[in-house]
Amino acid sequence: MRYLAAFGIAAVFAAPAAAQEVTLRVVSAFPENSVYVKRLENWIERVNAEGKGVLQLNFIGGPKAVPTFEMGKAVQGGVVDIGMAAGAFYTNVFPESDALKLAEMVVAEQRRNGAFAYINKVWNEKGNMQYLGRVVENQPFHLYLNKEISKPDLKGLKIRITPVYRDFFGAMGATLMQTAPGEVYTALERGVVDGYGWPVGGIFDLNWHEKTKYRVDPGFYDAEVSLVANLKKWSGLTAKQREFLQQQVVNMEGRNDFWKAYGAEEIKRQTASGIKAITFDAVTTAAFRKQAYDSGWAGVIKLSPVHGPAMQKLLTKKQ
Ligand code: 173
Repeated sequence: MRYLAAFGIAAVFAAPAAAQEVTLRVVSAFPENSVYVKRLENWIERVNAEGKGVLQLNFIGGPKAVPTFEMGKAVQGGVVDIGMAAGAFYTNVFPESDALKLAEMVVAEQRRNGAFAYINKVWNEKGNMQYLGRVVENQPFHLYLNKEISKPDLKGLKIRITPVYRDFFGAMGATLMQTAPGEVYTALERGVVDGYGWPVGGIFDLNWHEKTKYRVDPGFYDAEVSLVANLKKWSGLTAKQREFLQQQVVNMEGRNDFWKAYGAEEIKRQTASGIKAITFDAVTTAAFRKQAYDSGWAGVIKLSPVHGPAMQKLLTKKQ
């Protein structure tokens, strides 16, 4: 009796605070020592400082907590509330996830031209996810190699991929091997692969530069890393909590120019560590980039005949 009375009082006092503040569990599909996670953790610190009494984020960890290619399922099923991932990591939930790499305009513009709303329609319906926003952009992908090539022909070369690069590297004749980022170093060290795809920045984070001889220029696409939330969790937040979180994501997107300077620094750092650029003549370069986009969109549209073309229209710059 006495216990129950005391419990009742405690519950009454605890209830208002619990209703106002919510804590969401966040995971990253990228390893914890990557630049993406460092920026995520800084952002979470800011969110938690400004979100007292409204919303808090609890960073659970990287692929050791939830493996890279299972993160999408974890968000879809509500095992975690928010995930930071490339769309390439959750094509097992719905194939359109990988199309955002093909966007030719920054996410701020996608919010204005209707692309963002369309993305959320697809993410809601097919992934049970709310697409919160994009935390990495202005980071073209590159092909990194340990064998020299003189033209965009990868026949006889074994290349580490994710879905990002599958259609393009496949079209150039490569033998493909998919791995999570956390397994690239070992694959290079063992000589299991002759190269890999990765954005312009970040190869030093996991020491891949030790095992890399060449970077093929130009880059292609734009590395996409985004925050996605479980839709039920998102819908269950109060309007104030949703607005707060959305504003925090928009604030982070506003700092995405960081990636331009970071990319330029990373190229210098690669040169300084002995990584040589492989370039092609102007005609071959143009054909290389065209093949990248043509094969990329063809891959998306093959798997998604309705949303694919609609996304292509919204994400491609009008000439
Ligand atoms: O693992 C990858 O190469 C990949 O798909 C990716 C996507 C976005 C950013 C960095 C890597």
